[in-house]
Amino acid sequence: MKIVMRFILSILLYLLINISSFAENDKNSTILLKVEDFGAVGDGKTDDGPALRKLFEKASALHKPAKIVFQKNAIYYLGKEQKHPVGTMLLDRANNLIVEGNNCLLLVDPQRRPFEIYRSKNITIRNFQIDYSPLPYTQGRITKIDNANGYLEFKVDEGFPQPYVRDDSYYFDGRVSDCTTINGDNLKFYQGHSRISGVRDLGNNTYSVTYRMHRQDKARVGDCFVMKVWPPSMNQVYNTSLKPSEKGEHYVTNYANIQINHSDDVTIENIISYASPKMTVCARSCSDLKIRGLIITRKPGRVLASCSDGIHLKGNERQPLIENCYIEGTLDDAIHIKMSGDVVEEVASLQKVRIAHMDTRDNTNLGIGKKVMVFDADLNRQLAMAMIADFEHINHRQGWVTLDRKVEGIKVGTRLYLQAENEAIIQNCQFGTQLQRAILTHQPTTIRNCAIIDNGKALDQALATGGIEGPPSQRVIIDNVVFENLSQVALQVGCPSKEYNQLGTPQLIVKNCLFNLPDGVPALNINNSNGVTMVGNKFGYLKKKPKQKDYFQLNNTDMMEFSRNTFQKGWFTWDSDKDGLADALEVVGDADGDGIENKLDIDSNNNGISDFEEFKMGKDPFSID
Ligand SMILES: [Ca+2]
Ligand SMILES: [Ca+2]
Ligand SMILES: [Ca+2]
Ligand SMILES: [Ca+2]
Repeated sequence: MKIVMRFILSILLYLLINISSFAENDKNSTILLKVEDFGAVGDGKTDDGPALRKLFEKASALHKPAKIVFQKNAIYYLGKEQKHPVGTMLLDRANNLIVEGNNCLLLVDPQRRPFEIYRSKNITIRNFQIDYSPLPYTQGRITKIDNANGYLEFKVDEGFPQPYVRDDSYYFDGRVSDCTTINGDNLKFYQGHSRISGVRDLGNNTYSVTYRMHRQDKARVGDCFVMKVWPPSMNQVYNTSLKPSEKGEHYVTNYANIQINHSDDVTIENIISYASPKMTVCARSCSDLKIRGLIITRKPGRVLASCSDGIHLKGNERQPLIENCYIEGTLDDAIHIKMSGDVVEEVASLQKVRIAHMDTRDNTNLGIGKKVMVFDADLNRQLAMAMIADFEHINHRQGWVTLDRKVEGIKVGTRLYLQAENEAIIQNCQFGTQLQRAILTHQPTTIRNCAIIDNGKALDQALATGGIEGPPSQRVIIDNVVFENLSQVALQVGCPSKEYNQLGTPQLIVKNCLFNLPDGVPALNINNSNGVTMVGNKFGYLKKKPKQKDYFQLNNTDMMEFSRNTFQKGWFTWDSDKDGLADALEVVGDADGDGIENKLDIDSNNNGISDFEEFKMGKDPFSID
């Protein structure tokens, strides 16, 4: 009897285990949340902000996997809601969520942002288009310009907002005052970054502007002028939306279209963004971020697609994967990756110091078990690579660090740079014309199968902004990248010295790349690097073959290997089928089997949409459905 009972019990147990594991695997265990069930209308007129905000509050509180689904072809308008955090769809301590946009359009008031992710894990946001109404900037044609005096007049293009008529007490920092000029014929940026100091109304939709910083020397009457339009009331929102939370930190919801803070395993996929008041995607202290198919692009008739960086990442200990993205028309850099430093404020011993985070408003990322470079900023010298044996928070920006070893020479002002666990990967991305740099990185980075066209600088690597933006430059690998028509330099690397771990000798590896640069623009400007290798690259020049020392500017830096590189008079072909998508991104092979290889086939998967158009829709032009 006992044996029979045991047998029955074990069968019951077996069934129970299998049923429960079946339930976990069942797709139905994912809770489906349709936005229309929560009152979102999606007609492009109704303010869907309050309904979506409530839905995201509910989704955040779930402790089960869930999928939030938007409707196809709908337009969700997100209006001002001054009493709430600026990020309408705020995922606050959420887990295991998919936000499926079905390619709907989010139409956002400039006093809001669509998404914020805060202290969450395993989140995917995909298939959204983002635009603003009204636009957070204005543009027009220059009717008069006097560069020597930093003065121009412009007439606002139809359909764009009027600028705020104010003096320099309003236009005091970059948040409100960034502006630049753009060639009126081909809509390419002139790569000179200026700031407004005053705007006056001249009537007839025409305004006069005084500007500082960079002179707009190339700009002529008839060219385009573009400037941010930041409503004065936004200042209040900017300050009041800093909602205190854990350890005294702030949500900071008023930055990017997609703002991600202290969240791991976040995937941003197939997002097309046409405008943003500041950055398009910003992540602070987020590990294992994946950005895939992010398209930042200008609508016809517009010269701008983002009022600040396209992708701005900082303090992300496990570095991001960025792939299949297209970025143009930003009023700053396309991609900026950094690890902000912490500075010693008080020394208790050679092992124990009090630190403060150096970057504005951000948390310190230091913690027990983490690896830091201890860097003397006066001598530009690494004092040690050390592990943090103990960390005691004072608040979100300050704490007591105990290192695993004594560090001779540590003093007030010494900096600690958190070391990334891996390198950032940027692959299969194309960059069109924009204000500054395609890639500004302060992190170990590999860039492969990319094309950088009509930018100021392709790569800029430096320890910058008084040491906030760090760590000191480390290993960068560039493989199969096109540099086409850059106005300042292709690759610029600034190492503060050779007296720290650059994570590789050579520090910079450039292989299989193609440089089509205007005469006078150098391929390299490298300072204090542990060394450079250049293998299998092609260099096209227009009239006169550049002198080695002008074209490869190496200061206190050795060219460790220079082989299989070729020079040619005239630029090399970078886009064989002339569809706009560089050969470097055209996957090797013949996707549709018509005998024409992809780089010569303008519609490689034969679905009626050209490769470049499909790429700019966040789709794979080389896959057959
Ligand atoms: Ca092509
Ligand atoms: Ca083909
Ligand atoms: Ca093609
Ligand atoms: Ca196609």
